[in-house]
Amino acid sequence: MSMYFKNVSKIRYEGKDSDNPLAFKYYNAEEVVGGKTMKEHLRFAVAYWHTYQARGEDPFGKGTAQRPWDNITDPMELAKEKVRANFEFCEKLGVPFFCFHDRDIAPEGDTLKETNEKLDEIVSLIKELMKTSDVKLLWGTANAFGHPRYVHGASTSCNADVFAYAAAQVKKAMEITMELDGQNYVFWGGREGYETLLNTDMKLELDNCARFLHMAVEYAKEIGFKGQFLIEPKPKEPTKHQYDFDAATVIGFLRAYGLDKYFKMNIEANHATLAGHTFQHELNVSRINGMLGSIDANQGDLLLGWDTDQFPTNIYDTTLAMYEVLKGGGFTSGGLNFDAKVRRGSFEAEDLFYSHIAGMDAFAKGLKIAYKIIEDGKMDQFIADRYASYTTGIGLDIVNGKVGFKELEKYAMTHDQIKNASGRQEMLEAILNQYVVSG
Ligand code: XUL
Ligand code: CO
Repeated sequence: MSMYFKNVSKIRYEGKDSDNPLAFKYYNAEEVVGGKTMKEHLRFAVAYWHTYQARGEDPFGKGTAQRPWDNITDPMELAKEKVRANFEFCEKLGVPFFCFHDRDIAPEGDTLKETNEKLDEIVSLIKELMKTSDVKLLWGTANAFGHPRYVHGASTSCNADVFAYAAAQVKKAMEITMELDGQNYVFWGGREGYETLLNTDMKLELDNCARFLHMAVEYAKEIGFKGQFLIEPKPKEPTKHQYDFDAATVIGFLRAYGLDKYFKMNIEANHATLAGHTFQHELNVSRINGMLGSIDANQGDLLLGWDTDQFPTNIYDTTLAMYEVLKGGGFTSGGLNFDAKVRRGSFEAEDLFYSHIAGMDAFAKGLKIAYKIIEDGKMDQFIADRYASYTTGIGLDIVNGKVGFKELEKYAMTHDQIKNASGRQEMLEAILNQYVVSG
């Protein structure tokens, strides 16, 4: 295989005292944590769009990225080089999965037919390289937001021709995901939302979005696609209001339209914070509803109001995220996809390694700390004790549906001198600190 990242050899685990920036300090793929290896727990994935497509452009300036494929001008040749680079990159990092949008892996042609042919050509190359590699596809998706045809949305566009085009695109993206043995298929409603209600029939748009998802479910059944369908909530950006606002909104939407048994959530940290939630909140909402499917691992910047997609390095966040994942029984088809991009100033190809190593180490450490918290049981015990009043007496009657307002009024008449216990938030935060620091 040709070499794209010549200055970097296979990244190895060297432990916490290593000062080699091209080595893992905490991620030790084969180390067992609670009966599973770290590799099995964390199921890392490289995001094709940020790693091979993004060039560090921003509204004020051009891209700054320096990449080994920069001198290739033919779009199909470039696409093929990136496929080869992806396998080398994932193998060197020891990342078992990657994720893509259809338009990340192959350029669009002049017609839909031509676009699909280009896609097929690239998919054959990916399939070929998969034969001699352990690297797999975690999920595929369709980019139904970038092209100008999607200016008013895809399945929620006011233009039925666009709905049809999006359906054709998602159909093809599902087919190639299946062909590459993708373990999930993601729906992120890129432009499914609105800029102003002055021109929007929200009811029709939501109904159409549900119709579209039902068609996808039907088609998956028809072709025998067994991967998990995932919805990725995001409250805003690119539209002012995105319909997939947050996990609770999406779950309510899926239930209202009879779609809930076909979908799980793909929770992205920076989308959670844009929605005014913590990452843990979104994971918790998904978990308690039995819908925690996968994670887009990144972090935002609390001082900025947009989706900065930074690599996740905050150990508190990774700890609490892995706490939710472990509490939910661990990943099945999902994993931790680095939907994260290097900063514009980190323009060298080597930065792609440093950033992924940083994220992988942060999640490996978070996994170990979360496992310890759960194993010790102190936090769980505190919560259990806090709600102990529902395990006996009147609380148990409430839980078991044995009492209504009349019985409760009778009870309250003789129990009206209420005593509450402290929530001990600061004490718990200090205990969390102890876990994080002693790791
Ligand atoms: C955009 C985003 C997407 C989805 C896939 O904010 O997160 O890249 O993950 O379409
Ligand atoms: Co994402």
